[in-house]
Amino acid sequence: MVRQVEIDFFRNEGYLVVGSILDDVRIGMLKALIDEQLERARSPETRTQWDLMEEAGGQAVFRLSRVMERHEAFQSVATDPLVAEYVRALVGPEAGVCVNRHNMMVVKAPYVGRQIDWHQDGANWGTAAIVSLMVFLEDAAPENGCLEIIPGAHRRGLWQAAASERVGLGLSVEDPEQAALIRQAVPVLCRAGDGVFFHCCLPHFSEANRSGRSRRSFTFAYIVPLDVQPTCPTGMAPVEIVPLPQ
Ligand SMILES: O=C(O)CCC(=O)C(=O)O
Repeated sequence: MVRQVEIDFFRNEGYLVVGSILDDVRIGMLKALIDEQLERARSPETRTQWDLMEEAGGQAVFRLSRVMERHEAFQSVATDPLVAEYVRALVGPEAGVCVNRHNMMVVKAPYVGRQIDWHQDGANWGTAAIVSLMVFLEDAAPENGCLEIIPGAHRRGLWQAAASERVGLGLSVEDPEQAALIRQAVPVLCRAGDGVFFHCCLPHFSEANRSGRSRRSFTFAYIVPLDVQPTCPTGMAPVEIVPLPQ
């Protein structure tokens, strides 16, 4: 049962850590399946448009997209009963999974996993109605590029976004107001199996992985169908929603 104090925290701060969504057995099974996917992505013969490699070249995978379609075990994380309970409480009782927003695994390979610049997902998607969930397969801390956020900053809505090399549209460190906000950032420390819900107006960032440990995490997105905007930014497909199981 989601507690009112958690709902209030999410509304005020724009994020919420939920402990132990995955247990060790499930994490082990998911890691084995992810390793198969990474193996496929590393080979140019089997790589698809949904496998993105690190800029540095070599064999390191940055991101696997469309993960729900790759294996039912990945889909079952997005639609897990505990996750669904939190999604209904935080996003709305009718909320479903947006299968063409996020629906990915960020790999952050040891020493080469890249930085993800400051941004608000809503600026890229042209909406303020989506809530995302990251679920970690490894402990996440600043040295392996954990999520960093600015608590409460989602309440200011969407900012004028600047072009960013690593996300499309991002926050501008040149803008004094945005730079002052970024100085209030905090790292969100998570254990393997934990999840973090965050609002799409919440500015977030993650450092490059400077450690010898990878930081793999699923990211899924949720929205109430009635909140879908009638138009999308140019080049972006309309939101596709899969209902959550009752
Ligand atoms: O995986 C990360 O470190 C951040 C991902 C991110 O920026 C996002 O999900 O929008």
